[in-house]
Amino acid sequence: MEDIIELKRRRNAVILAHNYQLPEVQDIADFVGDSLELARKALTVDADIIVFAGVSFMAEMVATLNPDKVVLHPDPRARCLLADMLTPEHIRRVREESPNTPLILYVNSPTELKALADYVVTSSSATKLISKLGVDEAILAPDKNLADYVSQVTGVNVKSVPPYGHCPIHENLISRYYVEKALSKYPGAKVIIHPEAPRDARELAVRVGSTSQMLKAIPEVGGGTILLGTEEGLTYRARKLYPNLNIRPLNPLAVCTDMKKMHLFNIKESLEKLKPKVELSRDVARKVKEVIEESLKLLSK
Ligand code: CIZ
Repeated sequence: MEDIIELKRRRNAVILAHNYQLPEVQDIADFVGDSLELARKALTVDADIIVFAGVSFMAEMVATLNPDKVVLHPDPRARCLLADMLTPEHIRRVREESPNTPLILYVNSPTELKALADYVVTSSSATKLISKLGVDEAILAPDKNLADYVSQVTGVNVKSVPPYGHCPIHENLISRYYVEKALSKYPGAKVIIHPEAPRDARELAVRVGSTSQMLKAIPEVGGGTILLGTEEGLTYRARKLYPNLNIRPLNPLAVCTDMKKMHLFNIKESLEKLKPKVELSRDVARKVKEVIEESLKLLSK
């Protein structure tokens, strides 16, 4: 670890790590958080280089918002299966079929497609932004479970594009089967769950929220065992924040192998060689920045 700390100092670099990262990566990071928190943090850090430990669309969002900084992504093969379910053809078709319905892209989507959206949201801002639109109908791509959750909370008819879009970790491994299994092992435990989980799993939870909202909810749900229904990496972060609470992953098998492609060795290599760099087309970056800024403006109203 000392070698990475020294390299960071020499390069005037910071390491930003997503909440789902391996423990040793969270420990070496200067900041740990969700994608939006990290992208915002990147705007305020006095560093020339940002090493981003997370999946590619997140590293690209940091690069979009920070065009003057070098953003390194230690393993560009770390992609997001959910984001990759959305194609340019989906966007073309939905714009053609529903030209007047607001098109909102979840942050877990390809960067070049965000440039074609009206708004971009995270799981923490989706509900708020869609209720602020004052519409009866909206399109949210690509997560069907998040779209369903936002519909439930806001009463807006939120259609998912594509209709089958999902995160395989949340859809399969944070499903009702695993919630019931965990509750039978820890009777009376409180489940806090991510909105990418299916509705019948969410029904058994005391709180639903993004990773940052889940962390915030932990001390608010009362004592006893707390089960975190999301990628298992969040449990490490939660236990560090609340060492006296009994926090467990709802399903320890809920591991995103893409998130776990970041290791100390490739972070170190990336700082030594100053690559792989996140490269974005200037036009795409400018357009995505505008869409994100428009979204943040609406959220702050
Ligand atoms: O926005 C993020 O970081 C994601 C993908 C999930 C979350 O809830 O934090």
